[in-house]
This record gives sequence, C-alpha cells and structure tokens, in this order.
Amino acid sequence: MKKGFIFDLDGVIVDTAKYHFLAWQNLANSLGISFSEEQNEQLKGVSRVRSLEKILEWGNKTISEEEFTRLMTEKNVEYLQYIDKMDTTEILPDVPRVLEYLIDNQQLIALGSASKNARVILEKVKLSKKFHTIVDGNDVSKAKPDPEVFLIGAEKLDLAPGNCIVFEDSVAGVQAANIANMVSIGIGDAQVLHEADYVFDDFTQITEEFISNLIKA
Ligand code: B16
Ligand code: MG
Repeated sequence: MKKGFIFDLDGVIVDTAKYHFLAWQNLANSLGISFSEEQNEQLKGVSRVRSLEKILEWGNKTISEEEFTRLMTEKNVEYLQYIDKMDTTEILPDVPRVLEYLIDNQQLIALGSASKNARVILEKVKLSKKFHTIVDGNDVSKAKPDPEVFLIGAEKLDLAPGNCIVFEDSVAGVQAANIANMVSIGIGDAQVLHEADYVFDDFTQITEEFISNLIKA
C-alpha cells in the first residue's frame, strides 16, 4: 500500500520561525511598531503578504502599495541572510529517521509549505532529494487553511487525498489538511493543535509502529 506523506516545512522539518521573527521584528521596529514572540506565533503558516498586513494592523499603520512591496523585499533579503547560514544541524530531531523509514517502506513523500523559500531551505539542509515532489508558496494562490497546497501535493503524487497524511505545526495548516480530507498530524502543543487527528510534541515521539499503522490503514 502506498500512502502520501506531506510535510510542512517551517516548524516541522526546520525551525525557521526564529529567523522570520528576527526579520519581522527589525522591520516592525523600523516602522515604530513593537513585535513580540506571541505575535510571531500568530504568523506561523501565514503567507508573507498576510504577515505584513497583520503587522501593519497591529501597529495601526497604513502605507502605500510601493512601500508595502519594498518592505516585503527588505524583510525577505534579511531572512535569506539567516537562511544562507543554515546547514544539516538545523533539521529538527528524528525528522531524518522518519523520512528514512518512509523511504525504506516505499512510501511517497511531498513537501507542502507556504514558504516561497522552501526549495532554498531544503537545499541548505540537504533534504531536497528525499522528496518526490515539492509544493511551496510559489505554486499556490490560496493560503492555508485553504487546502490547495496539500491537494496539489496529492495530485502530484497521483494519490487520492484520503490516502495522504499531513504533518503540520500551524492551526491553519491542520485545518487545511482536515478540509482536504487527509489525516492531520499536529507537531507541537496539543491544546493549540486540538483539531488534528493526532498530535506529537516532535518527531522523537513518532514510532515506526505508528507510521506502519498509517500505511496499513
Ligand atoms: P516566506 P510553512 C510558512 O512556512 C511560515 O510558517 C510562515 O511564518 C511564513 O510567513 C510563510 O511560510 C511564508 O514564508 O516568506 O519564506 O515565503 O510553515 O508553511 O512551511
Ligand atoms: Mg509550519
């Protein structure tokens, strides 16, 4: 039996939220807007455009379209400076173990991320080759919780959505997986991700028996 395992990137495979935080914080502060870690939490899984809109809303600021575009570029340039320094040590614990188990068992693996930088990040941490297909922020027009990113992933894997399993750290991502009729596995806080079918703190808690049952289900 072949199932499709679709991985979110930020917060699931690597923790790039800390780099998004640094770059957004610098940008917000330059506009005289304060930006906390709690606010950064609310940007997880949210697109770049929507993230800047939210920051401007929090700071009660209105800016021109040109300024908006300029700030988006500025934020990404700084973010990419942090990404450039990434290496394999930034892969979250036991992600390689789970990927290898899936590969050994001839399962299909996809990436389903909102990030337009996903391909660069996967290259940096040397995981690109593990994925049969990559769907990222460049391939979608609708942001999570819209299921588009995961449905494209299923289509590219040539699988029905019901035969796909999604690993997600954001509430919007879990909702997107549920709407897509996929099995949703939350990675993070069980209270926050209570809509997921299963929740684990991280991949160290995911046993081979658990994955094997998902494959057989
Ligand atoms: P970029 P994911 C998301 O990635 C991040 O969680 C979110 O914080 C970020 O704003 C978004 O990607 C867009 O990222 O600016 O690199 O295009 O969690 O869906 O892998
Ligand atoms: Mg994420």
